[in-house]
Amino acid sequence: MRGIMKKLNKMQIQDFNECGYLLIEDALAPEDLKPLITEFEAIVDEGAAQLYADGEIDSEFKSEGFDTRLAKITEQSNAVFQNVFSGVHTGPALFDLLVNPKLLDIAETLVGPEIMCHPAYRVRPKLPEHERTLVPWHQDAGYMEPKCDSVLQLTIWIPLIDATVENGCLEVIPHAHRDGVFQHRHSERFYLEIPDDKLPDVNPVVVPVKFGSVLLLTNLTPHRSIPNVSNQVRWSVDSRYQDAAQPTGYQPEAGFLARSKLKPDAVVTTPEEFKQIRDQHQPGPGPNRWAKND
Ligand SMILES: O=C(O)CCC(=O)C(=O)O
Repeated sequence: MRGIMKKLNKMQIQDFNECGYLLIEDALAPEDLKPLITEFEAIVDEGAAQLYADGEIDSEFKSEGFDTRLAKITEQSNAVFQNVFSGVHTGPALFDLLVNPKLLDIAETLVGPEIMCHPAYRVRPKLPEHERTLVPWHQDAGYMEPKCDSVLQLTIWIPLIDATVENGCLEVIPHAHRDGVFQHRHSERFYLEIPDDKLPDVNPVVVPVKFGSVLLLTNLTPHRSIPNVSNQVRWSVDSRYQDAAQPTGYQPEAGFLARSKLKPDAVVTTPEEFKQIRDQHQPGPGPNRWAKND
């Protein structure tokens, strides 16, 4: 039985609706996040041991902490990074975080009681000076099918260490989520991007987020992550939630029902079921809304 729902208050909802983003301080306790850190630490540890045994790296970097070890390893081999980056990881602690009642309560305030966990959740070990994890200006809607532009797909961005200006926190453009989807193009660096001359003429806001706090974004909020000029790995997870009755508009990966009063039997409640859904999904076509030469 879950406890009393911790709703966002009126001011927070108003702020979110007006600005297109909202920082919620201390939304999570260390015990909500530590199991996932332990899960990633184990993957990094096993990966380092394997790479060292295979002669791919010259040290296991055992004395490095969670916030630096993967960076040291990835200077010599990409393999461990690839095992956790983006949507490939399907471990039990990640599932537990995605369906953490504190996050679902926040989501419920904004998307209603029938909650779909959107297929595009992401794990981002953002490495120092690393092109692959430097995300340019975009709106998440740019990646989805146009039929979802009017659906609130709520991002909850969750750092696993303090996200700072130095280690590459996010930067957002306030108020611009009411102006529809801006033109995106395929950047040279893996991602879609809004070209500079198509960005709204509004001063961006850099948003450091402390461990335990979370940042909410709409799918229409332009945002990017700024360069990581530290020696830290800025680990984070971005999860997305929406009304389960609406289309997710993203076929390459599978989402799942996270909370429902109408269809309680269809709610995914175990990490095993979550993993099975992710593993068995037959990917559909990827997003093709922006032609390659846009
Ligand atoms: O975490 C990052 O560096 C980028 C996150 C992002 O762009 C997103 O959540 O859509």
